[in-house]
Amino acid sequence: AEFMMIDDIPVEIQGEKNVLELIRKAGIDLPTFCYYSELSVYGACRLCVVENKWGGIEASCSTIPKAGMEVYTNTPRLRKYRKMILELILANHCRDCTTCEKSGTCKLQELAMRFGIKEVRFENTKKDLPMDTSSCCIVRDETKCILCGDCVRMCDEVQNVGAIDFVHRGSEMRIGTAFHQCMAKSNCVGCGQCAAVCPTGAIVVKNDTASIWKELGDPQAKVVVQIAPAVRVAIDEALGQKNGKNVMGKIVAVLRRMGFNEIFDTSTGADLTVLEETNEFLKRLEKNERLPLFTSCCPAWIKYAENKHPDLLQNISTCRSPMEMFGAVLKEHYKHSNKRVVVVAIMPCTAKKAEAARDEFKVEGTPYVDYVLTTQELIQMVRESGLVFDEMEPEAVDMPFGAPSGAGVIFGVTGGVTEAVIRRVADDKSINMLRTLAFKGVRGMEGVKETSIPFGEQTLHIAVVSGLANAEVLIQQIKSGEKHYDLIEVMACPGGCIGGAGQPFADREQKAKRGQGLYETDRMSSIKRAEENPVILSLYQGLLKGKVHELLHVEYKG
Ligand code: HC1
Ligand code: SF4
Repeated sequence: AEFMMIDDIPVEIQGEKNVLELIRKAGIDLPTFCYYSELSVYGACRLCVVENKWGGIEASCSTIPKAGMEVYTNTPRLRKYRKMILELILANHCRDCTTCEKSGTCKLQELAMRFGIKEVRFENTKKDLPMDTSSCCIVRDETKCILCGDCVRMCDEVQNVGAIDFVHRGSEMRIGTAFHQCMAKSNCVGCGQCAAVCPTGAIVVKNDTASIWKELGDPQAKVVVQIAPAVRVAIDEALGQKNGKNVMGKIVAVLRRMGFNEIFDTSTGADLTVLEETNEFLKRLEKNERLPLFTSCCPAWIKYAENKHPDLLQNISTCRSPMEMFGAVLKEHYKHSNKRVVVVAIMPCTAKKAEAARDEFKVEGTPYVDYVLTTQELIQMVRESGLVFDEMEPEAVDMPFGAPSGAGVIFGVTGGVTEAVIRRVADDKSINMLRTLAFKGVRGMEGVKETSIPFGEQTLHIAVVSGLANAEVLIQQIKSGEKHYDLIEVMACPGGCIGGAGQPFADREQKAKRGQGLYETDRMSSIKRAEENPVILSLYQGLLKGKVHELLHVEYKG
């Protein structure tokens, strides 16, 4: 075994990529703004500096650990150096902490507190720059930017979008879009991953909570809400436990107490998607046309395809996302209500806000889904209401849309849509088939997964990707003829919806726990397959009769 010395204590090197990871393994929470294990090392913020035995100072994130190396993490010089960096950042930063969207989860605020910064010895040179509120998904406030570049690297390296980059040099350096366009006009796909890694309030998720409070207070409004699969395994991280367990019952209880009139589960919409998408897949297989079939639930992926691969739009499923299918079903169901029906969707996702606002999902200017709230916004509303989430007695969702199948619930994790479709397509409906399917390579947090299943005389080749840069690699391999698939599931956010930017921030390990939470719910569901859900069957016999195309499918106009 190889060791290096950290503060005079030997620590074993076990393949850590850099000294910072080793220091953290040793139980020392060294601060940094710009280090994320899934992004390239930028080494810009210099907070993670350590002192070597000769008194030299180096950034631990960009130093490779070697046997015999000796570093110190907490010397008087380092403490002075870190305070100085923080003060310099604060000197040209907006300091309206109390009214900042990021207050309480801001890294700059946290470190200023941790290092006991009570005054800034430099003049405030904050520039007066306008906010960019043009996007439905994110808001940019450059006066809060510390130029760590996390957003730039996320957008480029993980999402292959490159909507934002460093512009200008020296003291004029900023983060901007190509041709200085506003976010709404840029090629941003709305995934929100930049906001998820932004350490300050420079990029935040758009907040629509005020509109919801207003609707809840309007006696003329009937406020109907649907909850996405991934929300139930993440919300508790901010309000209770971090174990990734499903707390759907508590969410329902809290929403009812807040005044929502009818409460449903988006997974019911996902059950509809499974049936529609499988039908479409089987038809295309039969005719051998427009294959591979790409899934269509993720609106950031749709936007990406529109921007970069318009030729692939014909391969994307015509199914609306579960949220939009369910939104249309809800508006149809309540169309004779004597109140104004307002459909709210609680989603792990920022791009869903833009999806809801698309013209394709409006009838005479009125959207099927009127508002999308992220998990984070719901957390804020719960706090504001004073309701103690931890003490809520779990309650069930309302009829007539009742409980979804397990297949509809696992939609929220990468591979879930695929698994749900395979359950429907496979001839073998035994419990053992379900069990083996779990080990066929569709589960897990890897960004690219592959599997194949027998189908009649054929073998179907299936790929599951999350992270748009991973999708891009696959698309290039398909276009060059190197790879062949029949079905491809694409989710823009790493890990699928559980890793959505509307959720509390999570590392890979925490995302995996959320995924387990969804699989556990599936195991506990009596109904494993969408087609066995009696709610869905009665919908096809009733409300959806003659309206399947109108309410459940879409043609994106690009
Ligand atoms: Fe998702 Fe979906 S799974 S896209 O990740 O297909 O957002 O959770 O609601 O619509 O059901 C998100 C999650 C969500 C849709 C479903
Ligand atoms: Fe890039 Fe996604 Fe942020 Fe848009 S929302 S700038 S696509 S990371």
